[in-house]
Amino acid sequence: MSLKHQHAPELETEEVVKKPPMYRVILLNDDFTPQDFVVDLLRQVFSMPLPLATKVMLQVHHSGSCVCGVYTYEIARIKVDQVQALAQQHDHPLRCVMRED
Ligand code: TYC
Repeated sequence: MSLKHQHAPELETEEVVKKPPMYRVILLNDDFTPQDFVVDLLRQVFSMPLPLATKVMLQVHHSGSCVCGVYTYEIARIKVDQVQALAQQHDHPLRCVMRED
């Protein structure tokens, strides 16, 4: 085959490998869940260091919601389930949702 009909290898790779859809995991505010509980949860579930967990909690508290991370579907689902399980275990109404990015 002549050279001009061949694809560059990097272009072929781009055509074949599709990026998976990504999902934002969003924490929602409420009037009852204690702030300390939310900070601990953000550290535990999202591996955030204390200063970032505090910042994210305050962002949710003041603006109503905040994105905690962006993941593939399965990982996002696990994070949402972990947040909801922890909230239920402690009888807090904390809510967390996932939305396609
Ligand atoms: N608003 C809550 C309070 O004042 C704190 C809170 C922060 C609750 C973040 C939920 O996702 C949340 N105790």
